[in-house]
Amino acid sequence: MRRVAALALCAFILLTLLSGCGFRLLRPIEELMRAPAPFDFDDEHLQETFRAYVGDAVLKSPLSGKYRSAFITYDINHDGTKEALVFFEKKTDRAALRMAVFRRVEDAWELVEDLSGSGSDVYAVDFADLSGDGREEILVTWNVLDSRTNRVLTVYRYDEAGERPKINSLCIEPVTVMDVTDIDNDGQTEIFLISQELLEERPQSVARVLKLNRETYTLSCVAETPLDADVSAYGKIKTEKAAADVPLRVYVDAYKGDTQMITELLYWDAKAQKLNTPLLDPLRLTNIKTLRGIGYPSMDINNDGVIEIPSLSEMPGGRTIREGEARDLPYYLTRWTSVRLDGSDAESFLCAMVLPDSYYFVIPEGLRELIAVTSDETQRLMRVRAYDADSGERGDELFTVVTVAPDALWSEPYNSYKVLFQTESAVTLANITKAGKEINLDEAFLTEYIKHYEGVGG
Ligand SMILES: [Ca+2]
Ligand SMILES: [Ca+2]
Ligand SMILES: [Ca+2]
Repeated sequence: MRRVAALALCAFILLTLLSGCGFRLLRPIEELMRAPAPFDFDDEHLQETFRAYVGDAVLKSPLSGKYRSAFITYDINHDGTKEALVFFEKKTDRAALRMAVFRRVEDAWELVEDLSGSGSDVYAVDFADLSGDGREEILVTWNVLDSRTNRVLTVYRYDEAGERPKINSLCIEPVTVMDVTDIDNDGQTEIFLISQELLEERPQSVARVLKLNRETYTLSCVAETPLDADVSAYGKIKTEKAAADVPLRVYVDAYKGDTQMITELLYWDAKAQKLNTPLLDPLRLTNIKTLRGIGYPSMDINNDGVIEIPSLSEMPGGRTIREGEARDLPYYLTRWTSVRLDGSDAESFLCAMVLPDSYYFVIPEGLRELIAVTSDETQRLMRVRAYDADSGERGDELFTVVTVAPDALWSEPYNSYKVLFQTESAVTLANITKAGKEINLDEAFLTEYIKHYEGVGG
C-alpha cells in the first residue's frame, strides 16, 4: 500500500509521455538529426538506419554511469553480435523521450522495438543478468521532471522466445539510489534500491529488493523496509562481504540537511527472509546511533575488509589552525567503529585524521588522556604535545608529522626526520622530540600508529 503514491506518480509520467508520441516514418535524410550530440559510435550504418527510421531527432546521452553515449551497443543476448540502444527525442515532440532497440540481421541493422521512456532525461544505463540465464537485462534510470530526489528505474528484457525478438518492460520503480548485487547470497543478482517517497503527505525512505523470477521472468519486490525518514540526500551504496558465512552488508551514508549525517546498515536475514536494519530505531524510524556532524563517510579505513562508521568528538586541548580563520578552532578526533549484525559495536579505534595527506594517527588507549593534537592545516603539519587533563595545560611537544614536497626532503630540518610515506608529489615525515624520546616514543611507535590511507573514501 505504501507504494501507491509513487506508482501513481510514475503512471502519470508515463501517461503524459505516451500522449504525445505519434510517429512519422522515413523523413528525407537532409532533415535528419542535426543535434551536436556527443557520441563516439563509428558504425555509420546504424546511424543511417536510425536516421531513416526516426527522422528529425535530438539524441539524448545518459547523464551518469558507465555508458555516456546516446548510441549504446552491447551484446545483450550473448550471441557474439552487439545489439544497439538509441535514446532520442523527436524534434517535433520534445516531451517524448524514447529508446529504440536495434539488432544486427546479417549485414543490416533492424529495429526491434521503439519504446516510450519514463522521464525527461536518461540518467544512467546498465546491463545486469538478473535472471541468471547468461543474458543481461537492460536497466535504464530516467530523470523525472519536478522530482528533487527520485528517478524512475525501468528494467527491460530482450525476449527472444517468439518468432521475432521483442522488448518486455519488467518493472517501473521509483529510485533514489540503487545497486545491483547478490544481496541474499543465492547466486542470483538482485536490484537493491532506496526510494524517497511522500507517503500520506509524510516523507519516507524505503529500501527494496527486486528479484527476477527465473521461470516466469517477472520482476517483483521480495523485501521492503523503511529507513530513517528524515534524509535529504544519499551517498553511494557500499557493500561489504567480510567472509563467506556472513551476509553481504550494505552501507549507505545519508545527509540530514546541511549539518548532519548518518550511515544506514542493511543486510539480508536469511532465516526471516527479510532485510534487517540493525542501526534503525524501528518505532521512531530514526538512526540516532550513527548521527554525527558532516565529516567523513563510512569506509574501510584500516583496509581489513570491514567498513567502519565514523563519529567525531572534540579533543580536550586540541586545536586546528586553518587558513582565513582569525582564531584557532577546536580539534575533532574521529572514532571508527565496525558493527555486528545486531547493531552493537564490534571494534573501534580513535584517530587523528589527516586524510588530505593520506594518513591518520591511531591514538593508543594509554595515551588518550595525556596528549593533545594541534593540526596546522596551513603548514600540512600535526603537532602532538603532552597534555594535562586536570589543569588543561599543554606541555612539551612530543612529536611532529609533516607533509612536504619531495625535494624538501634533503633540506633542514627535514633531512633528519623519519620518512613515513612517500608518493610522487609528497612525502610525509615525522620527528620525535627530546621530550618524546624521554617517554619512550621511537620510530617503531610511529610506524605502528601512523597509518597510510590509500583508499579514496566514499
Ligand atoms: Ca547479441
Ligand atoms: Ca541473490
Ligand atoms: Ca575496516
